Amino acid sequence: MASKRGALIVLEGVDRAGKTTQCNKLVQALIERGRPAELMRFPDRSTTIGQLISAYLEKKSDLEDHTVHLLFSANRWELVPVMKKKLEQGITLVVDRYAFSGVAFTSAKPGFSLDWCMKPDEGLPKPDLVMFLQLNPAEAALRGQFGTERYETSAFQKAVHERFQQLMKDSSVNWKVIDASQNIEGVHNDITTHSLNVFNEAQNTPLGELWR
Ligand code: 2DT
Repeated sequence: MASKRGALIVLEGVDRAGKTTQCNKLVQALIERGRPAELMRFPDRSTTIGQLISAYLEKKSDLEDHTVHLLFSANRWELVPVMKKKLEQGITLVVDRYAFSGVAFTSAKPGFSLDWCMKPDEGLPKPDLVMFLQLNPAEAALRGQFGTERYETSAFQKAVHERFQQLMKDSSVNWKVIDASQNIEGVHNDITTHSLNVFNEAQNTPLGELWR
């Protein structure tokens, strides 16, 4: 019998919603339950493409808006062979941001349609579950100041949030909204429950293609 594939689980959300903390905690919780799991994050700043993106985010370089959108997408595509291999080996991937951030951030810029932004990511491995950590701007503000990277302003984050709401209307994606205003353990419990719930289905269905 072929061995069971891992699940592809993505966490998305606005700034300061606690994505990175929660991704780490989820990987730990899955491993403790005997399910091999690894963390990935996008952008992956370690590759050659990732370094171009990182310099752009740190405002050390400027890139034309379409160009940087395509680089973010290329950064996902270059990791697809690795992702597929790990999933086939039965490893569950917990991914900190994915194509949804790609579309939400670029389409928050003037002149970019959701459709145009989605095209380059069409056909990527489709997540079995996408959890959106929901936090309203007032609560996010209580968690401290924005950082200094590109996109870290309240006006831009508000536009990004609106784009995420539009993306979540797409029922072809298994979205779950998580109330990120709870304490860390409360959020973690919700995330773990949803994740454990997708395992059966993920193991019995082939990996899908995003937005196809
Ligand atoms: P962090 O490394 O702090 O998560 O910030 N972004 C991300 C895009 O504009 N497009 C994408 O495809 C992705 C994955 C979100 C990364 C910043 O880059 C933005 C915040």
